[in-house]
Amino acid sequence: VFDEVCEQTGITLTRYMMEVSRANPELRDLESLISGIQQACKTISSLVDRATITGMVGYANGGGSINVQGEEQKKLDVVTNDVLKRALRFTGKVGIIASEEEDVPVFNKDAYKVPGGEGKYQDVTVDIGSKYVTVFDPLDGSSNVDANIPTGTIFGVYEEAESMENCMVNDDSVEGSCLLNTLQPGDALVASGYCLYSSSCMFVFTIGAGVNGFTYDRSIGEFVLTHPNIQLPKRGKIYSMNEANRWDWDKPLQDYVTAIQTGQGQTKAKYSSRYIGSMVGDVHRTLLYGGIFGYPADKKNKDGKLRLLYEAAPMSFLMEQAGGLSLTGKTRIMDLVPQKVHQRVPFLAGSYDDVMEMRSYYDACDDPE
Ligand code: P6P
Repeated sequence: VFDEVCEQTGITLTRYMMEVSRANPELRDLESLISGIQQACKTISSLVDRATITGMVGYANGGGSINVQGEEQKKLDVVTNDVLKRALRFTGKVGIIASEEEDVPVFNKDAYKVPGGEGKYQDVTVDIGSKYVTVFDPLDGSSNVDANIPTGTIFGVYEEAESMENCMVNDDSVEGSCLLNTLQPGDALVASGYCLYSSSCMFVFTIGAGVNGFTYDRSIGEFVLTHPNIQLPKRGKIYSMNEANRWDWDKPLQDYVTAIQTGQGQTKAKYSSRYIGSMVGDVHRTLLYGGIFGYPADKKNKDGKLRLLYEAAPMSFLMEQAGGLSLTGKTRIMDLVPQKVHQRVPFLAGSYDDVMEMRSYYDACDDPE
């Protein structure tokens, strides 16, 4: 009987990461980091679920606070950012945190001592080597919460690229060589994923050995493995973009979308359009059903809207690990080295053959991307 009861809970995310670190002792720090992130996502899921009951909708400070993006911060943006920073800080394994809601990368002072360093955290210990850099968008699409549309937390994990010893540490911000710790290409990611707050709460992530999906079972308070080894279909029949921007897209992209709308594409199928305006939900549906999702460049936004470091690169890692592809139009997103923490990038990703077909329209023309 005991075994039957055990098997009902299935493989939880906690058990999965314990088994990973038992087989790969060098990933023990990553295990505690993922544990911190999953704990934060459980808290955020509850905050999102109850937002309209607790009044946690609407703008922070009655509409007064503007984030580095120039966007009005929602109350949930601020609270979820704090929940994640606190969870990561307590792991003691994260040195630097970059967030959509933080102007500059935040130096996790609980994790480092900079002997004779600048700034007011001179008494913080630097424990080189077992530290991670975590980048995240704490609640992407937060404005959708008021209308009960799915939202999500997106995260990416890098190992430190630069020693923290020559860091200039002033207040919470990170300057000088430490900034290099955050400005790493997607290819340097050691883990990435998202937590989708929707009809169910799902934690989908990769540590570089495929993509696994865990559904939150509130009856036991655990994420349970429900989607092992997610593989993107090589072809889908869905395209997912904001067509209001269509006339400002690059001409090759306009031609590609017209082709798949009219059954003139490689498969001669007429594709359906699905777009919820919330990246995590649109990416999740694309991962499971196939097709192509994008926020492409347009005449008004030559770099599109999505952020390279903590939206496009983590999602691209998932797409490639699931057998898909993720491009700016022609360029592989995982190759791009960020120049700025909040830089935007055009993003077109999904089923391998669909994205390659899209790319063929760029290759066929000499228009710049
Ligand atoms: P638009 C949400 O604000 C977001 O950052 C992504 O989640 C989403 O994919 C995109 O913007 C939607 O943007 O311009 O189509 O409303």
